Parts: sequence; structure tokens; C-alpha cells
Amino acid sequence: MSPTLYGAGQRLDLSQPRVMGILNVTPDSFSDGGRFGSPAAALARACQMVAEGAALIDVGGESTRPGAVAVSEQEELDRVIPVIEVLYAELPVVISVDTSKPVVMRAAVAAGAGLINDVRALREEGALAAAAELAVPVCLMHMQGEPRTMQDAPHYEDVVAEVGVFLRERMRVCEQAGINRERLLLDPGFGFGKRLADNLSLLKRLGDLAALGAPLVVGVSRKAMIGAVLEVPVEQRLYGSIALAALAVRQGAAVIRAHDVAPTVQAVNMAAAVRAAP
Ligand code: 8Y4
Repeated sequence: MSPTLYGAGQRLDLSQPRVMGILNVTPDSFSDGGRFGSPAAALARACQMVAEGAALIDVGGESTRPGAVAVSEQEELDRVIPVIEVLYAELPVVISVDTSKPVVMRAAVAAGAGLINDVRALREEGALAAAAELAVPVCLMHMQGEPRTMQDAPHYEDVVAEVGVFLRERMRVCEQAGINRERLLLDPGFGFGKRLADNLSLLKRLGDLAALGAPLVVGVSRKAMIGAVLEVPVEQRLYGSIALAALAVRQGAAVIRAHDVAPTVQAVNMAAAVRAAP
């Protein structure tokens, strides 16, 4: 039923929930500050996340934090491709490429990426065709607006219903373009054009989105919704991140995208055990 993801010489089934470690290769990255700019440094960080239990590594070269400016195609390629090449050569893990650009999707898959993680859900020109042709699984994420302005005035009548309608429509468009259902993962896009109450409602009713029939990816690690509830800065959001990861897995999440892999793996495995209990 759920897609099998392929990494270097290995398969990854999503019958049990997995942790996707975040590897930012942006100079302006919110919490990693560009420390993983060189491929060698990126590999060291990825190695550590794999040792801590990450089954996927998400490599991103475009900052999508609120207010971030667009990155050129060449800049994104220069950041991401050398890192994917070295990870593919060295690590038994599924490499996810966080991009919306068809050119980057193609180069990343050629370099070894086994999953396209697109926060724009293949809405950029040419992205749908590129993904169809590349034949790797795709994560479709919901976002209201564009990163630069998405937090200016987000609004929903019923956020869970509207996110569900959007994701169902993107699934339909994908299937029409030749990307079959078994290749799709879905993500409500926590923090992407959403107020605190919207994010909390989406987490509370995550199970409703599981009914769409594709594995759910959830990214809440260190996000502002935790800062808003707990009134803590970004470097103190681990406990909140863990709590939300556990709640997400309890409601059916298949992949948790996280910065702090070791504690997230423990939370995910514990919640998975509860979920699987008779
Ligand atoms: C601290 C650190 C606070 C990072 C906020 C952030 C998602 C995603 C991002 C997500 C999927 C981020 C690329 C935003 N979030 N992909 N990407 N799902 N599938 N902000 O939720 O991590 S970037």
C-alpha cells in the first residue's frame, strides 16, 4: 500500500514510522547557520543523523523560512548536488531533495536522491513533468501563499478541510500526469501560511488527513508553533518538538522531519508501539 523508498542499495518500507533528518545547505539557514556548507561537513552531520536512527536525510538548498528571498537555479544546484553525491556514495540511507525546481529535481535524482520533497507540491512550471519522468516518490506539501509573504495574513474557514481538499486535488493532478498514487506522500505543511490555531487544529485532526490514503509526512521540529505555545526561543524547542512528533505518529504519521534525530527516533518508536498495541 505505502510506497517503498529506495536509497543506496536498500529499500525502505513505511509500514513503521521513520525519521527524516534535516540537512540544510543554505548559508542563511534558520538554526544551522550554514555550518553544513561544504560537502565534507554535510556528510559528517548526515553520518551522525544516520547513526542516531534517521532513515532518510532531507537535503535543502532553498530557504523557505518566512521572508526568505528566492535562490537561483545555479545557486541551488551548487549547494545541493555535491552533497547528494557524497551522501549517496557513503551512506545507506534514502536521500530526499527539498526543492521546487525541475532542473534541481533532475540533477538530484541523477546524483542519487530517492525522494522529491516539494513544499510547492509540484506547482512550479515543469515540476509535474519532471517528477513524472523521474519515477521517484514525491512528497506533496500544502502551503498557503509563497514563503516570502505566507505569514502576512493566513486565513482559513476550516483549515483541516481546506488542506485536505488541496492535497486531494494535487494527488489527482499528479495521477493525471502519470505519477501514480503509490508514489505520493502528503504533508499538511505546518507553519506554511498558517496561524497558531491552524497548526494546532491540523495536528489535533491529523488522522482525518490519513484518510486521503497516502503516507503522511510531518515537519514540526523547532517551529514557531512551539515557540508560541511554550514561549521559548528556537534553541529550546526540543521537548515541544518531541511531544508533537509523538502526537503525530499516534495519529498515523509515517515520516517525521526533524533536526534532533536521536530523541525524535525514541519518541517515534514509543508512539508507534502504542499505535500498534492491541
Ligand atoms: C526552526 C527551524 C524553525 C526550521 C523553523 C524551521 C517542512 C519541509 C520545511 C515541512 C516538508 C522549517 C523543507 C521549514 N518544513 N518539508 N521543509 N514538511 N515536507 N522551518 O514541514 O523547517 S522548511
